[in-house]
Amino acid sequence: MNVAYLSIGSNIGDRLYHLTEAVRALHSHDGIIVTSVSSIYETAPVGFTDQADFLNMVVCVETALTAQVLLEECQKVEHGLGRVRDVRWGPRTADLDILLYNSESIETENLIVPHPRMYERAFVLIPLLEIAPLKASAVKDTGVVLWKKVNGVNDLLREGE
Ligand code: PH2
Ligand code: MG
Ligand code: MG
Repeated sequence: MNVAYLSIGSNIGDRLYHLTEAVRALHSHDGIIVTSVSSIYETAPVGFTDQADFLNMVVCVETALTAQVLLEECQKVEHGLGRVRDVRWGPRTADLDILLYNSESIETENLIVPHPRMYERAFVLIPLLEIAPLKASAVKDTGVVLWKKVNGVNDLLREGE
């Protein structure tokens, strides 16, 4: 079984409905189980800034699908929610992006994993931190890796005793 993290965003119409329907559609697929979901964040638009605020979240899925087929399923979900591809980084009813797929590095014509801009985007990192703190920091490019987990002040102060 493969583990993938997906970012979901919406800034048109009933944004909450679009996020929940996207999760429902993923979860109802035979080859996909949504195993955890972040909170929902309202986020200022990044890139093309003259558009409405987004709702964003990150979900973790277990899937039998390859990354490529998972991408196609994400695109079907976007399409089912009325996504029309027009302006790059422009308004969208639902945008589902693969952030991570296992620990793989993938580069094909239509898919790059880890998502090339995920570490610059607070609307991805903050929800990802909530459900997978290690994933949000441990993968390349941030320059930050978990070095030691500290379970409270007493745990830390016992260090060096
Ligand atoms: N998605 C983009 C471009 N800009 N900004 C926010 N806040 N949230 C998004 O999901 C988003 C964005 C391209 O997919
Ligand atoms: Mg996107
Ligand atoms: Mg996208």
